[in-house]
Amino acid sequence: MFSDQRLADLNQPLLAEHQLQFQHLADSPRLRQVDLPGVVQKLMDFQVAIPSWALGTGGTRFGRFALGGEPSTLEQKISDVGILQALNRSSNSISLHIPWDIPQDIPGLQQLLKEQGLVIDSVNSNTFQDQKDQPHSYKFGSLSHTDKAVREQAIQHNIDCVGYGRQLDAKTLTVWLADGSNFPGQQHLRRAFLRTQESLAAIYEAMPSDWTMLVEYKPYEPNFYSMVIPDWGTSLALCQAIGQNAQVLVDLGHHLPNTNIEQIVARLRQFGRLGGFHFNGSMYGDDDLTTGSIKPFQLFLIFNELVDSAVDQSVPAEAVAYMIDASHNVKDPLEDLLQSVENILSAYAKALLVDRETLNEAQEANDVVRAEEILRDAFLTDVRPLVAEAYRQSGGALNPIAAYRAAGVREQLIRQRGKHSVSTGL
Ligand code: PSV
Ligand code: MN
Ligand code: MN
Repeated sequence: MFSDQRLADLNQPLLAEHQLQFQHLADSPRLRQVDLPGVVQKLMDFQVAIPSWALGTGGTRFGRFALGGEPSTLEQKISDVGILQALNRSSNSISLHIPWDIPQDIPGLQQLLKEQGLVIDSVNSNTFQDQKDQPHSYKFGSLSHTDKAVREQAIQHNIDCVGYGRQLDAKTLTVWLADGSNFPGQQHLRRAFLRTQESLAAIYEAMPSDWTMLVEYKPYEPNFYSMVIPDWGTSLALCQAIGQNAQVLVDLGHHLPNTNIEQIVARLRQFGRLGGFHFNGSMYGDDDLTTGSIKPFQLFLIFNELVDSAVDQSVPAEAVAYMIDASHNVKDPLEDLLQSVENILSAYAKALLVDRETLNEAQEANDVVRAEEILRDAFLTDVRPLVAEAYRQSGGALNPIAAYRAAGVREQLIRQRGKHSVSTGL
């Protein structure tokens, strides 16, 4: 859909203005000390995985407004992520959710992934819904269930997910549990935790040694009195009990309002247990809005911790998996994902501009205002020319959303797949 020539044609009318803006930034006396080509290279290297379940319009429990042209097969989902990747060159992987995305034609999928320049990022298990023909129900939990037979079924499902992932060279299993209780007294809190730990350990044992298990936490929903893994402390305790390749996953929407997420990130980095992110935007709870749409300063502060810990020799150097976990009703999901990736790259770019040496000095001297101003200087810099330059140098579109619209992508997808095609997911 987007050949190199097509992208060059789409970029051409924007190029002069872009170059002016980039030069303006490069000439800024404040940024003279910054290695801007190095920043652009870091942005080019940064990749955010796209969840297969965010490619269709998400519903709420009140309804769903289909957009048309939504992908209904794994092949179509891969092809949609290929469109994003062609435009921004920053979305080179896709996360699968089983059983929504059970791979069938493995050689065909491998070929398609290769053609689109994509890899499979992680495999996500689903024990929050009952599947057709499944012998036991997850109504009262899965890995934490009181009944061993239910736990075994959920353990086996996770092991099966690893099997599907191995066929397509994935190396990460993400476990999010809906387990918990809705009323005081319903569940024995300590026993539920111990059963979960035992179940996760059994899955971990069955995983190849080069795989990582990401353990996601969430304070509420679908259970509203208690969740078995409500917070990062519980996730961390489970990971520490299970093994070094078990890591905590931070979904930005899985915190109570006003939680200091950047501090959680700093702690997990320090302990060598930050495994990955689910990026999204949030006003109230697990809103799954566009990343950076509501709290861009918080997103910047999170990246500030990531950049700071990456240059600190005392922090364990471990890989962090970046993924978007968003979906909603009113936007074209592909445009939404382009916006999310751009906001993530912008937050990262701003964090890379922080004058870290002066910040450290100000912190050591307890110069509160100076320290805060250094962060504000970086945050308030318009880094869009840097992000656009990263897109351009890596062969993408200077303005991915404009290119997407100019090419009439959604219209083409509707023509190919129909007005009422429905994607699997929530
Ligand atoms: C749960 O709210 C969650 O964030 C988990 O990551 C799930 O896998 C995903 O959403 C499903 O939509
Ligand atoms: Mn999530
Ligand atoms: Mn969520």
